[in-house]
Amino acid sequence: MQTRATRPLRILLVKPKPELRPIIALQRFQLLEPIELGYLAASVAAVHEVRVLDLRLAHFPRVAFRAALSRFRPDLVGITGYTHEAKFVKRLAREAHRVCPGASVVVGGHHATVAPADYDIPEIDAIVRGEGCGPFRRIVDALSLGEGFRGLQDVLIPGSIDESDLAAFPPFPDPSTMPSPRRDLWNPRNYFSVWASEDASVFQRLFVQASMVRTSFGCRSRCTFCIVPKIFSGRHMARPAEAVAAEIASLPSDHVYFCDDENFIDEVFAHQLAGEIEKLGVKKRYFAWTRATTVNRHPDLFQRWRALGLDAAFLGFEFPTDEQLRSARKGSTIAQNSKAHAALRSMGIAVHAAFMILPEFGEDDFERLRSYVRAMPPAQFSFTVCTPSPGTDDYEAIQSRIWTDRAYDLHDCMHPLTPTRLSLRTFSKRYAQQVREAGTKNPRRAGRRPIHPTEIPRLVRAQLSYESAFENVYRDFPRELWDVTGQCNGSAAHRPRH
Ligand code: B12
Repeated sequence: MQTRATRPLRILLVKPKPELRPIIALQRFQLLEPIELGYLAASVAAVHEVRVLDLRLAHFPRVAFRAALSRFRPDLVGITGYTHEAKFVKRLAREAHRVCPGASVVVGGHHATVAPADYDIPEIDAIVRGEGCGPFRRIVDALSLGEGFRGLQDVLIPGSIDESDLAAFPPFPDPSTMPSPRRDLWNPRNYFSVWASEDASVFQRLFVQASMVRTSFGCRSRCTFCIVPKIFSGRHMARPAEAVAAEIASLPSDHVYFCDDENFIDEVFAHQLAGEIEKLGVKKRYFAWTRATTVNRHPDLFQRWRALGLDAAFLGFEFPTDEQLRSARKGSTIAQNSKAHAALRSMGIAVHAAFMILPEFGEDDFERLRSYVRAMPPAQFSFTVCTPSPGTDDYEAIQSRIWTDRAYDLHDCMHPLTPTRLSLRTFSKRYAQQVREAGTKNPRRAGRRPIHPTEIPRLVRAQLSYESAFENVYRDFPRELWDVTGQCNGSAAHRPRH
């Protein structure tokens, strides 16, 4: 029997540039590697030539995209995207078909996972939901053999998507079968994060080059607003600790931003990983996401990681009252949150405290949050607006109340998708005020640790742009909504979130 030859392909992997002001402002503080594209690139056979185009780095993304298409003439264009980027993903797909009519376009990422039907357009040739390495490899293999994509496992074909395709999320593969991401496809110096530390030395760098590492996938919590438990069926799956430690040892950066959903929820694995890192004698600084309840359960684990270089941890505080935490099914209390905060600080680990603002917030709710934050010990803070993810039951529940026809475009968890109690303009003002005030509580500022003079202009620009982005959130809605009050009279205590 004759076997067909594999044709080497030119593959262009693209990360879109978002346009929403808060996201652009956020990227002044933190721009992390396009790690999802590194995973996809690592999954295909070495005969293919892969390039990564991160349009977040381009001043004129459309021009940069067109130029890359014309110069590289890809056979396959793969585009990733969050929900708020879906509009740009579709625009890029159209452009790819126009400039390179012979190229196939495949999309994946979070929006493709949760709302694949939104990508059911003729300019897209295939949609991948969930983990992409396996399906992407199958797509590349098929194309290089001159075959179509129909019938490939976990690959949807626009024009013929039916209900049964959308019924369940594809099962997540065994993480040990996933490759290590290819980081040689981008310049590591382009990626950075503002770095929180409790005991920063004088002039210690605030903005540092950072690499992202994923040690595990999924989360065991069952928060109803969050898509993660659905995608991973409530499971937490860790990669082999040895492989993760080896990947960390090989990183070009000294700072590691873990992009797990919860790094320490499986304490056995977290200890194992610490052991492997210790064995290799790796000296790096770490930032990780965790929960107050995990900190309180395993302080010894955090002591160990502190010794390894854990500088800061993200904790979802979410709300200033027990009643709100209970209704959000957060699984922790105000007392537990404070205890975890104090415990981490006593170990020298800075806390990134994340809070949520509800569209239903009135002046009293904003004031309660402000006084609570004011009374807290130093921390780095962030505030998002409660926005259930498409694909969750909570999102279904708010569907009828969504007051904008741009729900996907504005899904950055910083725009209220349902009516606000205060006028939108006042809501944005209070939001910005909260962000501004909380900025003064940063451990560096609170501890009067001088920042390197060369970083001051960058920090001031970033902070001003961040505050102004929140102040102007209302401008992304139709003008007639800006000054109307009382569109929502609901209680601030009932919407579930982290
Ligand atoms: C780390 C992280 C971040 C990092 C940034 C990551 C980055 N590279 O820029 C930070 C903290 C900055 C961040 C910010 C935000 N994030 Co975030 N983040 C995450 C987190 C925890 C992990 C994402 C990750 O890196 N995963 C590792 C990679 C390897 O996996 P992956 O992205 O899923 O990619 C795989 C598949 O999706 C697929 N795939 C991906 N792309 C493609 C493309 C093709 C062609 C194919 C075939 C396959 C494919 O294959 C990949 C390899 O396995 C997820 C939660 C989660 N569990 O996914 C939330 C998550 C992605 N974030 C989310 C949100 C909402 C945000 C923010 C808007 C929140 C905010 N207000 O700050 C911003 C937006 C930032 C932006 N630039 O747009 C939501 C997205 C929801 C949605 N429907 O879009 C998630 C799912 C959280 C949640 N629980 O809802 N985030």
